[in-house]
Amino acid sequence: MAAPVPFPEVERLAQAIRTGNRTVLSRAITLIESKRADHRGTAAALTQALLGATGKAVRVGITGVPGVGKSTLIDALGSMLTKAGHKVAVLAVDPSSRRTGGSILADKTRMAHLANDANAFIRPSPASGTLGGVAAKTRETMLLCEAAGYDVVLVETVGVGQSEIAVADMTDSFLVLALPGAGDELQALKKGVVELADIIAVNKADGDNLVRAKAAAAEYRAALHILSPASPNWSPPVVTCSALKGDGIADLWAHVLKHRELLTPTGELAARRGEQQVKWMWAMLEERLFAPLRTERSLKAELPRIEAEVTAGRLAPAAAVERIVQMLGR
Ligand SMILES: Nc1nc2c(ncn2[C@@H]2O[C@H](COP(=O)(O)OP(=O)(O)OP(=O)(O)O)[C@@H](O)[C@H]2O)c(=O)[nH]1
Ligand SMILES: [Mg+2]
Repeated sequence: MAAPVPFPEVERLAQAIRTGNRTVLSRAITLIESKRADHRGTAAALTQALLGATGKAVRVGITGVPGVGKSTLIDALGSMLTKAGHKVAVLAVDPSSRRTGGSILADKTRMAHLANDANAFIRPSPASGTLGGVAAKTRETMLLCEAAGYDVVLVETVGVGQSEIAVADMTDSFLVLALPGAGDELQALKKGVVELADIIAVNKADGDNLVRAKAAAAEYRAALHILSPASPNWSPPVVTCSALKGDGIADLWAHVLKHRELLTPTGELAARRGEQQVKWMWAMLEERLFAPLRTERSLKAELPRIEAEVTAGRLAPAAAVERIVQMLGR
């Protein structure tokens, strides 16, 4: 799909994206996701050409354990926002093997309203890759969406491993979804994730779960009290909501806006984005420098042998590093 694009074409592509052309936007994202070395330069030139048109969106990360209701919430929230005149892009960071073609389909059915909404754009994460690679592509995709006029970007990630950090590092507000069921849930939700949270929402606060959801919210509030907040100007609120029924969604969004409203005049939002920008650069560089270890056949074949020697104690780790670096330099 993404044929190599001659550089003079980059400006034309960029222009089509700026006018909000969805077909070109999709093609450009495919170009960005391409692993081909000859696509990389074009992709970089394209993001550079569009840079001036980026940065205007409200960027929100959404995490939580599988099944907590992230996609359902995004569908409800996104629909509310498009009705209010916003253009909403939905992206995902999930490098795990769990996300196959099937679950992309599942995502679309979980987001049945948004999937058919002309003012929404849903892009699942690349089907494979390292976390660093997937996250880098998602970031670039976010920039393209912003350039195409999407003024809200929602990034879903599953509450497993390091992917929350990657998403917190690309968004302005980080929303942690939790389940009703006090106590145990708090244990299940790693402390580190709570520390990243700008807002916590206990979802599925409906039917029989309503009382338990309120109790869970109270527990989270108590737990947050113990942690020192990341910003002196913002204590993460804990709310309850029902993504399924649409309860509490407007309130949740009001907290996202309040978060921005408070952190914009203090310069914290701009500082957060600036730091993120630099982190992206290093993450992409790291990804690029490590790529040969994953892709070049001779190197890939050599690594298990080196590892085995290190395991057996015949090769010192430092000597192994020297050997690998030499191989990379060849
Ligand atoms: N009762 C109730 N069920 C909900 C609510 N939100 C989501 N669900 C249900 O929970 C299940 C999982 O919802 P998803 O939105 O797919 O959850 P997710 O967090 O995106 O899941 P993964 O993408 O697999 O990590 C579905 O059956 C939803 O219908 C809610 O507010 N109340
Ligand atoms: Mg989901």
